[in-house]
Amino acid sequence: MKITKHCFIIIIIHMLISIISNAKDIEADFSEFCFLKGTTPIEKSVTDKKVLSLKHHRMVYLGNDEKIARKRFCTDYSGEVRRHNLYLDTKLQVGKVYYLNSSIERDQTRYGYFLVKRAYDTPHNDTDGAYSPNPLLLNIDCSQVFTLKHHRMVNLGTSETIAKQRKCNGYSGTVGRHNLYLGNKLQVGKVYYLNSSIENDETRYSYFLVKRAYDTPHYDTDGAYSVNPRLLEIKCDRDGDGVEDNQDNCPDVAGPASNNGCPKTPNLVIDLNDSKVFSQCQSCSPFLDTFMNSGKRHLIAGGVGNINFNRLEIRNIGNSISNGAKVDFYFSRNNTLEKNNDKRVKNISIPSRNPNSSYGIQTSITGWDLWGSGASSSANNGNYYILVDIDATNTNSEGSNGESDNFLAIPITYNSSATASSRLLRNSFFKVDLANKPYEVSVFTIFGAQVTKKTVANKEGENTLAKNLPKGFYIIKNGTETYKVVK
Ligand SMILES: [Ca+2]
Ligand SMILES: [Ca+2]
Ligand SMILES: [Ca+2]
Repeated sequence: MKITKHCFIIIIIHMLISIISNAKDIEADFSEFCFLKGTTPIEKSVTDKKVLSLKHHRMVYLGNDEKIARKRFCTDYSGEVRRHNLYLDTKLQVGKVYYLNSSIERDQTRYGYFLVKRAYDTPHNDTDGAYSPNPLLLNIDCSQVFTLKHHRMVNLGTSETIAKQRKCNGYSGTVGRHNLYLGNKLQVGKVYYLNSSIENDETRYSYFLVKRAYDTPHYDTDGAYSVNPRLLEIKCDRDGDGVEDNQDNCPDVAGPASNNGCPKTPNLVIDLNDSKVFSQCQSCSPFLDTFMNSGKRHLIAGGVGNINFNRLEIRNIGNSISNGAKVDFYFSRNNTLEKNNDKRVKNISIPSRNPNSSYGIQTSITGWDLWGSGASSSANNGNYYILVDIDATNTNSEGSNGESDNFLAIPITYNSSATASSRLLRNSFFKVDLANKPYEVSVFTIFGAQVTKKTVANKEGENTLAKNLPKGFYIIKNGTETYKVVK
């Protein structure tokens, strides 16, 4: 509390009166009019006279770039600890970073970021003083610690549109090495917009596809300042059917999501389990599935002899309705269909079928159908095949796997004697054991031109050969069967 000058006289007079009147408490009486009430000049004068004095600090210079200073602070930068006497009213806080002037000249500024290691209220005798009014405290959150992390990335260019196209079309640019100052490494397979420049004051922003990412730097690469790389969300949908490529089983063919991006297609097959075939072969199973695995041959004996398709079940195992189709039966010397050489003996129409419904063909093929007047000639005796080609005119597009199961070769023996019995005919069916012996696979165009011929070890090798064919329509012959493939 302070007393104004003019009051002093009043107090003296008052004291004299008090002594005369023998009063004891004087303060209560003069305080009311002598002390300043509710005013601020007193406190303000203290603030104005903030006393600056030289205070010794030991500090590490972190540079004059805030980004770098933050990074250095958070990654335990071990720079030289320097002595600085600073004109301050209070010493700085140890462990904090300040932006301040370290110049000893009043009219010169040399601002930078300093990490305070020690602070004293007194100056150091060996250091000139620096005028650093109002050092700026830099609050640093090290929850994101930036360290150099090695990334292998493909530069997709500076245009977002082009970057998206390139990402979705499997662009194969050069994979470059980049060390990036980051809190966390980037996600592999994603595209980021970031600065790949090693110069702090230079920016060279581009879209990068991350191929690999490591938590450690690569020794052979300079560091790039890429604070906050922007993740570019890219949804690739090459066929535009709304199903992303990575979830699209048919990424280049539009199809509903309910069918994993593949078009719904019919798929006609011969349902062996539901088919029954009879002939003069007494020991042949009428059930086609059993017969086809038995190694036996059906027997057609003489012109009136026949192979009787009591029921040849054509089933639509696809997921959309099939168109009406033709089913052709050919008579062939071997188990491959050559339309120029083989004789078509039946041509049957089947109606359209809903998914998982079937149509039973009933027909029979006689010795007369095979040979006409030659049916009675024993010179024609021998082993042959009845070839069944379903969807013979390709009225149905049956999807990627649906075209290869449209063919069946049924082994038969022809004997011109109507009394011939299968018991008298030795089974000379040559069965290739697909599981154990290498065999030859030939691939032809639909016009009969050979595309390739290759020896494969097993069915898997055959499938791989078929799988690697370029787009097109092929006939494949493997020695025991002939089938069509659409790529
Ligand atoms: Ca798609
Ligand atoms: Ca698709
Ligand atoms: Ca089919």
